[in-house]
Amino acid sequence: MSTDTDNAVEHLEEFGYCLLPDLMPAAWARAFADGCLKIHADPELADNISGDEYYQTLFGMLNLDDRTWDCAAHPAPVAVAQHFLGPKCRVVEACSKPTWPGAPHQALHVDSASNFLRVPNIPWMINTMWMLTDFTAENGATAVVSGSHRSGLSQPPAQLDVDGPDLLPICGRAGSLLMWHGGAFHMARANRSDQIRVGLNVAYYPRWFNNWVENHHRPVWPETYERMPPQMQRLCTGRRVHAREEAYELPPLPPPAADQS
Ligand SMILES: O=C(O)CCC(=O)C(=O)O
Repeated sequence: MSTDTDNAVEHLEEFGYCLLPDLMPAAWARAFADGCLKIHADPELADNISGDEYYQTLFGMLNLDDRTWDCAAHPAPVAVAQHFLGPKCRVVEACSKPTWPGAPHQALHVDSASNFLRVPNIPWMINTMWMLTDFTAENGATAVVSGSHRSGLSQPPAQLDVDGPDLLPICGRAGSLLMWHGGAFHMARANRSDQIRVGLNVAYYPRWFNNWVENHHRPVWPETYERMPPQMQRLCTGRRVHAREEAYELPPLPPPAADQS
């Protein structure tokens, strides 16, 4: 690992997040952001999107734009993710996340923890946000509560003031990368600017994690996998199929009918 990556690991360990500035050229990132916005506008892909006119998540980016692989298989985040999740961790999903002017704060949350009875004290997910446009405090930069990954809570306390000093906006030039522990409280800030902010979210999980819990995730298609370079294929160890039902466990059965006797 490089010194930069070592520092990133140390920072993430202690504070629950880290910033890796300028990993990709800004012009490359901005061109990718334009590509993402075109995909969001494609009516044929409307089913891949959750959200509204202010904030959207477009699932399945690994199948939709090969530039996603350059981010997901970039050696720096892979080294950081492997440090926390083990050498066999995998990329499960990549989503494009624009936020438009006028967007309110996203709800403060943690990631993929809703099914835990007790939150484990080892990381179950390392999440990332590639800044495809510049991220500023005004245009909706992701904000993180430093140290909250140690809280052991599966959701942030309701009384936490999202406009107060606990929420740190993580800003950077296009091409920079924010990484965080899935248990860190975080959110996309309100977009109070006149610019669209675009992020690419790539999620790394250990293989023991049951990704069925994320009910919008899209599997990698077999034909996508065939085209991937080996370093990206090594990170995509899930089932290569088209339908979610073929990739993940089926949802739980409904509760048994009430005993009529
Ligand atoms: O869009 C953002 O800045 C935050 C994304 C986020 O909260 C997530 O991916 O869990």
